[in-house]
Amino acid sequence: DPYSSDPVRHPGLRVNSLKPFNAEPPSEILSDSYITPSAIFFKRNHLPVPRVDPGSYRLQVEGLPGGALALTLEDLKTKFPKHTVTATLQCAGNRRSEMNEVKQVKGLNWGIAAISNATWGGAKLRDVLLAAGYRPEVATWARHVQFEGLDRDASGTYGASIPINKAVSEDGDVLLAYEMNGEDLPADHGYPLRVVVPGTVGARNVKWVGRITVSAEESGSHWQQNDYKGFSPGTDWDTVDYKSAPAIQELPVQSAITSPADGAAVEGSSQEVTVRGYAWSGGGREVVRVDVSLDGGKTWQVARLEGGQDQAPPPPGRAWAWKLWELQAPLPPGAQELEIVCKAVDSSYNVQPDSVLPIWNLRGVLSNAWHRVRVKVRE
Ligand code: MTE
Ligand code: MO
Repeated sequence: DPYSSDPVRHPGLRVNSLKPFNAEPPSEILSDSYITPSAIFFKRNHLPVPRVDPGSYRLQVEGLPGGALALTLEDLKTKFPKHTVTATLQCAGNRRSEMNEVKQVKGLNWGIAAISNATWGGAKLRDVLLAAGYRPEVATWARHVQFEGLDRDASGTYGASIPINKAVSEDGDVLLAYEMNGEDLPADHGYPLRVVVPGTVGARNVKWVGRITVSAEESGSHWQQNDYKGFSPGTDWDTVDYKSAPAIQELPVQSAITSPADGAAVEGSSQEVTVRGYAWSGGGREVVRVDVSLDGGKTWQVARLEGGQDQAPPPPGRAWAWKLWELQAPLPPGAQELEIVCKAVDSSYNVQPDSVLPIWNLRGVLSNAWHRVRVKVRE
């Protein structure tokens, strides 16, 4: 069993698939802390978790005129300044189950919690590429930076790529992370080294990274070429042409209600309801507002946004972390049921679509319609 050396996991996780291991935290506890504890951080594995010996580990950096570079973990920790970045990771398939309700899609049936927030520590990819000889005026052919994971099966290793501009930009904050929330990366999250690409879809944040290649081409991997792409609601499995769509990189604006849960009851006697959730947008765009409705979208109130405590407001264009939000509002008089809805607005005034149908796609990715929960008001 190639999965026999997988790590032990937190029993509270909602398991989506055991082999490979895919799980999300219960959504009600997702918004309990701004920084998601690593044990309940969502886990998305395509393959068995590789067990990497930190002593013999080498990161290969290739594709530059100076020749290949092989870095030990010690090199990465001592030869490059350590940076910490608080960044939210979201799987492209987060909230896929809502697309499945409209019409069947292919993929893991994620709820609203295939998203989590952590503080990552490591070397900047930019610094490592510069040390390997990258210079924009020399590598004029360079368009992408490819990452290869050490996890593999018979058909090869996990791989993905990001645009060179994101990789080398001073403001891109792309990390080769060896720490998650102040500790060594856990096995599930890429020990000993993973790529953290803030603002970019989870799939490009390659775990257990073993090789980095500067290239004119995108990664040739299945996950870059034939998956993690968006299509028209009218495209089906007979007509889909994966070459016709770009690989997902930055994600669209997103928000969801974590509490109360769908189907829960709220206390009528308290005459008040508290609604909580998360909001985030890709590409470093800051969430500037979250609107909440208690009546299915007819009337709206503005939620209170919480960045992290002791987190300075992010510089413009570098809002990598989610905001948790809360609305305390009087219960509408006489209401027996509430349809609570949320939608977020980012710094480019991007908004979420009001329903799933116009954004439905056969892989169930990019699911970011207004989030709705129905709750009963208990007498
Ligand atoms: N990297 C490797 N090597 N193998 C993988 O299966 N899954 C990707 C990405 N990096 C994956 C990977 C996907 S699709 C997501 S959403 C994130 O890792 C999930 O990261 P997490 O498990 O730390 O939450
Ligand atoms: Mo993902």
